[in-house]
Amino acid sequence: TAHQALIQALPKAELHLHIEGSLEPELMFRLAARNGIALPYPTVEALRAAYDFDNLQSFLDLYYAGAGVLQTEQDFYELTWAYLLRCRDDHVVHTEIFFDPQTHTARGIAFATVYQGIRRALDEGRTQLGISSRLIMSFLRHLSEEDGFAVLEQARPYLAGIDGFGLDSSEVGHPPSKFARLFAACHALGLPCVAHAGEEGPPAYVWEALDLLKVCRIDHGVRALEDAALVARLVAERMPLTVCPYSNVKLRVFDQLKDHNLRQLLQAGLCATVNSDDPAYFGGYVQENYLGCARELGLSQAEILQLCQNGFEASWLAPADKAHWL
Ligand code: ES4
Ligand code: ZN
Repeated sequence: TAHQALIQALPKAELHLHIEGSLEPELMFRLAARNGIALPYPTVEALRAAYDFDNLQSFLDLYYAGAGVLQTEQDFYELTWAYLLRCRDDHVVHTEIFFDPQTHTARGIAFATVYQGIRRALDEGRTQLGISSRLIMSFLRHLSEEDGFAVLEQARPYLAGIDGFGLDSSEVGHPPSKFARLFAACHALGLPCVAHAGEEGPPAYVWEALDLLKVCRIDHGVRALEDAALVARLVAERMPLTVCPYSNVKLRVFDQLKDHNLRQLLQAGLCATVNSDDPAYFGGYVQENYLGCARELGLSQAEILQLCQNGFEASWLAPADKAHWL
């Protein structure tokens, strides 16, 4: 592929990665065996073959089931460490990852078990691999706002190690407005907020994320292009979009990578970034997302550089650290 060497050599930031979505089938089987859990698939190959999705919900059903093998702090540590090793190989020097505590507390795993395993790996990633990171606690929007308040209460002892809040899971039917009070409470803690919006949901959900949740980034946001006034606002505010190209293809937001609107987003002047979302399920880590887009969309060298730069610009790195990479 043209630009392959460039993409591999450039330092990259990733801003949209669900750590539970980096659980590779091999590790899932190893943890299932270690924890005495039976998986409904005989082999790694059979499990991978089931990763053929019609929409977001059909993926989420498998994603929540797969996360069931994660039981101990060591499990969450190994999950996160495996992702960080992959970052090192792909020249990802900074990553801002989501975790979904409700996925685990709902099945009896303590918040501390989840948090401490992830935190230990991120800290070692900094010291041993030189990878900087942020940790974003994400609320499940198919659950109630009251449920969100309950998990926020459980997070209280650990807020020094949590850098912001997010909103994910089933989008349509669960608009940002459902969580306006919860996000006000998050802002009162002095932490930044982001939300998935405009993945499957309409541009109205992106407006709500901006106006009601006061987010500083939109996760996905690809449907924003349907609304010219929304695009104008996003451009004027230089509001970043964390775009996940392979995710959008696997979940049928776009038929094929060559149909993705990433280039149009850039051409509209938006701060679009490239990310992997749930790479173990969607078939590519962030570098493959860059390589695939370069190949299928015919990205220019300037566009590739812009996307990498946007990743650092849109990050929560301190200005001096951003300047180091920009
Ligand atoms: C997700 Cl691709 C996507 N969309 C919404 N919520 C999610 N949780 C994990 N992956
Ligand atoms: Zn996501």
